Amino acid sequence: MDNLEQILQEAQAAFAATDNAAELEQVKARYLGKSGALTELLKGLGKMAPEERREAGARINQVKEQVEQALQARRDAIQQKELEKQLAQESLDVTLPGRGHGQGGLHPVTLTLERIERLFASIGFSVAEGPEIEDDFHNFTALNTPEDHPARSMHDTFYVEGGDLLRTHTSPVQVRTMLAHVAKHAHLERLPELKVIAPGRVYRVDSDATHSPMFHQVEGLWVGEDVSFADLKGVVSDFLRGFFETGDLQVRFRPSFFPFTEPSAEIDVAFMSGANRGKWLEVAGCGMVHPNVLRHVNIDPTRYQGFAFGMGPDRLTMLRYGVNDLRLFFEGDLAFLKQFN
Ligand code: 2U9
Repeated sequence: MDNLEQILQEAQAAFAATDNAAELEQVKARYLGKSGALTELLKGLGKMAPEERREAGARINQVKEQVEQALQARRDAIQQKELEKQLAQESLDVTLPGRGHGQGGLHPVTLTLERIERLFASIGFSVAEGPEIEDDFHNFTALNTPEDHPARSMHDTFYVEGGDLLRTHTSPVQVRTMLAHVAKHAHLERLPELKVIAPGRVYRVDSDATHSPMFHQVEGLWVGEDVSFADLKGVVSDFLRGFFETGDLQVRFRPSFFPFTEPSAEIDVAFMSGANRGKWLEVAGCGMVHPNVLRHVNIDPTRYQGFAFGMGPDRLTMLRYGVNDLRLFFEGDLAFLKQFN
């Protein structure tokens, strides 16, 4: 059976010469396929005498098994080699630095609002919020604004269908807060003190380098039995020194007029160093809450008084960081915004 030995050696050599799975399957067909060398030999068994056939059959099957073993060994080797090649190509360098996630940051006006809230929280003020779409009563009437006041015109205020409007200040928040405060404590002989600030977005028909149709306000209110203008001066002056982080800040109160306060004042500051050294800059308005406003929220003005103030955190942010155009805050330009974080 030299022939069988030769077939085995040839098959082993042919398998060893292949280096991919598809080629190996084609080579296999030459020996084990339908008309492969070993298959042909097995077909020839039928023509042999029974004794010869048993011996020949056994030997052919033995060689066939050896060929199959050689085939399987080559299959495994090729598969292993392909796996190694794939692993080498897909290699991952775990020592490379990560790509990281972009780090977000807070808007400069948000930083200012948080700063204001923190400073007022430290002297007992809580934060009040309310709707940005308001009605005429909470935005104007309760705040003692006359029917013919220019602020009530379409020229200055954004009205929505049905007569409601985008609030022009955060004052309606204090109106709502006082109404709720009075209702909550109606059973008490004495109304507890109320100390709140109302930060938020407000809207006016106005647009240039120092005015935006949407801007921010923070208003404050302290109502109690003996709250005075002296308290107002102390609270606001201390706040401004804390906000600008300098004891070296001049604060002055200049007489003014607002429908919702009487007397009223405008508040100016002067820095004693830096580019604006000694120059008075207007930063807020304030006054004692007008008796008519207290009456509108069912508080007796002969027994209780309060002070209120209002300021623009957008403008405070411009002053603190030296920004010269208000519109930069609302354009969403990352190159500008990234400077604050
Ligand atoms: C109630 C009663 C009184 C809030 C006040 C001002 C004066 C003021 C301006 C500052 C800069 C608006 O954003 S700004 O242009 N505000 O001058 N605001 S007194 O007075 C109130 C508020 C609520 C119930």
